[in-house]
Amino acid sequence: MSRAFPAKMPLEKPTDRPLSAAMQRMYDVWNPHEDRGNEFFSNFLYTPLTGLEQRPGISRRDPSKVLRIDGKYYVYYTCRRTDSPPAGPEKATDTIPSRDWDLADVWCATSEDGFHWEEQGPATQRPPKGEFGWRSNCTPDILVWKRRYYLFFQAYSEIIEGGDTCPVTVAESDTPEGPFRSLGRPVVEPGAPDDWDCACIHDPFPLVYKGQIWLFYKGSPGQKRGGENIIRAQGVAIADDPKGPFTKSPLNPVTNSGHETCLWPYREGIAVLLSLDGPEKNTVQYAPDGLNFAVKSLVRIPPIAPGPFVPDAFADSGDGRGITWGLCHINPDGGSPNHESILARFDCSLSRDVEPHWMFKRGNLRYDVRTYFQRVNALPEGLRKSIRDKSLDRDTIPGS
Ligand code: AAL
Repeated sequence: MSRAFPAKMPLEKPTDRPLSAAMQRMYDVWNPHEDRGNEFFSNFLYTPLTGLEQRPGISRRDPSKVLRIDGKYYVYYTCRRTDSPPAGPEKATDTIPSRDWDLADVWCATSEDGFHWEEQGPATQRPPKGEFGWRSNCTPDILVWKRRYYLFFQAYSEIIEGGDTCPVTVAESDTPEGPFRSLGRPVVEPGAPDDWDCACIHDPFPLVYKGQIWLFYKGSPGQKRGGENIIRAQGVAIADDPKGPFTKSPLNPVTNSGHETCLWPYREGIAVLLSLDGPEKNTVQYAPDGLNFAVKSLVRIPPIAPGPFVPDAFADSGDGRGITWGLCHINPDGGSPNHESILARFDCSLSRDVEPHWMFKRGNLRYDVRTYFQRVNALPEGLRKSIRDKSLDRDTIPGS
């Protein structure tokens, strides 16, 4: 009989005793110090922004990665200012949006400290009705390439329908303030009819990696999503020029989960934060080659639609340093696509250059009573009734 597992955690995987599957994983996948010893683990701490507070009729969402140019921070995001709230695809008109990101433009805001932001106005100009991208420009992200600025974004030429079908286009500028000139055509098109990304190219996220532009995106088959079709996955398209041509990786999709895109160069590879959807939701993953991602940590309350501050997004140093903060959005009513969203700041500890504060590493987080009984978590009345009516419960001790 070997002795019981020791209280003092062996730093090396023990070879002189049997190990359960879980304890094998502790050494093979994780590490003996758990989250504290895991460079890919962080809690996320949130702060409301000043200068971009919630206002009726104004929605701000899907922020880009944050840039810092000459000491000033820049962010680009979807901004919708319509008199009517979103009414769904059937009731949408030229002035009534169908979704929160319909009839929107890409706006820019700047900041001196990352907490207080000043809205600068639209960064892109939508063309007249009928032309490419006239209906909505949204969900941007930014690339700096050969000293020029390139905004990638979703361009809709029709009312946004249930499938949310759209390509991605790009607009360029000599300065981060703009004006950005739109290319007027897609740069990444949805795939062929039965491909995983046949309807939507969403959430473009460019990095410079291995000398090229790597544009990550969320693809989807639109309305065909669900059932036998792929639900949430992300891929990458690679180019030598921001205006394309972009070649999709034959390995796509390169993630099997995740709603919006959030990536950063890390060590020799790329790290990704995947939130909300899929079997590997709410994980940080790492791919040493930028393509083959493995789960590295499980996280709680990750930012939604995160736009991280990635100082070395375009450095292509082969020695990525990580992230410590960014902006994200919150859907104040718990996620309806028909409601105004707000931008917020998240802080985290996913950088190789910063000693983590214990708040970012602690486990055993408990949430107050409002969390459990808010709409998204509370058992709705109707469901409670049907659970009671057709109860499947049986006696614990049958026949007594
Ligand atoms: C977001 C993003 C894309 C979708 C919509 C607006 O969270 O995934 O931008 O199209 O929702």
